[in-house]
Amino acid sequence: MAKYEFPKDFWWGSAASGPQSEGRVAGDGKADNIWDAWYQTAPEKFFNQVGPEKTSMVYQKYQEDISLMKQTGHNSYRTSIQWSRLIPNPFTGEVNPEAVTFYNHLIDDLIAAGIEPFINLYHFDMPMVLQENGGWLNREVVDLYTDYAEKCFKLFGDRVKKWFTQNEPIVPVEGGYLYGWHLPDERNLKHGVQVAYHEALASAKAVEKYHALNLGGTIGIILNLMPTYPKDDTNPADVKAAKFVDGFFNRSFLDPAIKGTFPSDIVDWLGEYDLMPTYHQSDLAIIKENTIDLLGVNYYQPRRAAAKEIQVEPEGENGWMPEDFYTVYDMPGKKLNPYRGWEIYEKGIYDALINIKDNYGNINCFISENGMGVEDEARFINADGQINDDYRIEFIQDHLKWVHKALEEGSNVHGYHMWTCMDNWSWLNAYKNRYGFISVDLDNEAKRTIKKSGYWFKEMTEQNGFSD
Ligand code: BGP
Repeated sequence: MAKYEFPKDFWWGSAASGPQSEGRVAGDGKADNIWDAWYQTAPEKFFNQVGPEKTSMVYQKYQEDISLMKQTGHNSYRTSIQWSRLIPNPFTGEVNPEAVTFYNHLIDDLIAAGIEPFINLYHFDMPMVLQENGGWLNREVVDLYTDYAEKCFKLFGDRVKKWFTQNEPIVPVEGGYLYGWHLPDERNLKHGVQVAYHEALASAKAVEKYHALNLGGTIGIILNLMPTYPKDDTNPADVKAAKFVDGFFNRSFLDPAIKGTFPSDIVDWLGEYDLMPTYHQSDLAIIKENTIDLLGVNYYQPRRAAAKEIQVEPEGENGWMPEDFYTVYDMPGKKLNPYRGWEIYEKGIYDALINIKDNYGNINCFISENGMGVEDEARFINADGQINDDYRIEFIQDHLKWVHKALEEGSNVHGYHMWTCMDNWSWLNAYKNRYGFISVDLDNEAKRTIKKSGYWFKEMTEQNGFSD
């Protein structure tokens, strides 16, 4: 029997985001973000036409939820402030008092319960008034975001000691400018690159503000790292393709956040294909000088890449796409989460952590998301109304074993957060896949019931590990 013991004070908990969990309440003063607006104009895009207003009602039920977090072994919890709730009109910058009250209560009650709040500032939720002005594509948004960040630090930074500037900055690029999962639903790689650049600059400016305020906490970013494996690691062309994919999707975000620079191979590629973003020379010093203190690693699945013969002209009608430079390798026999269609490759979490240890100065980090979305989970309900999600327990254990191995090899990993606490709303997939430790009955006032995995997590965290 092997024993997997984690350090004392390891951060155990879960992650959520404001837009996916809070919901919207009449009179709460929140303005539309891109999700509210997109649902109003194209409800058919959303699974079962369920939009962002139908969330797990954390806005109303946060006190009950905090008690449920205690019952499921949390000592920490990540969520995000919704920009469109706190500052309904970013052009005036006026703060919504209802939002301040809500976030104050949430933060205070979490702390009172012994659960450390980890607060993220941007989780895919561009205020619609800003999107109408170009969103992240418009440089003006960088300063508006920095103002918003500073207001958050001043309002809540006396109590919140772990801040994050953004969640998965590649996703607004992929979603909004490559693959059609987010507004503005364009296909334009050059715009995507510009957006990624503005996000990196905005993150650095928020880090600068935070450090200048001397509030005694840490600030970081949350990246979805997808270790990339070549189809055949003895074939130099596959290895080169995998290096490109890793550079575009991972290093383009890791490098500026941690090293304060952009990866030179990707910069060269941008130059070669006329994809360089517009920037000011002085930005580069801001990015260089304002690197993060703590990295959140979201890990769900790896990428696998094979070589592709690069054409002189883009393959599709929308100009160059990343896939013009590599072939997505669909590895036969890979283990799949059949519901979400994502590969399950537990060792990837270890590879991501070891990469940070070896190539990014072993910066302090933690697993900020990992999880398994399951469709029709209600079919696993037992007579007591509890979901028997043994598959989720197995999924977590299998990943934790690799986190443990990374720790043994010297990784500075400090915690593990599951996605998510309450089953919540998932962008275009709405409630198709359930991820939580706690089920939410949407037909019954969002009634909460702890799943088997929630009880297991409590036991596991009390022992700071498990045996198998
Ligand atoms: C991450 C996001 C989360 C969450 C999760 C699950 O990338 O940070 O917001 O949604 O993925 O993905 P999905 O909801 O698309 O199944």
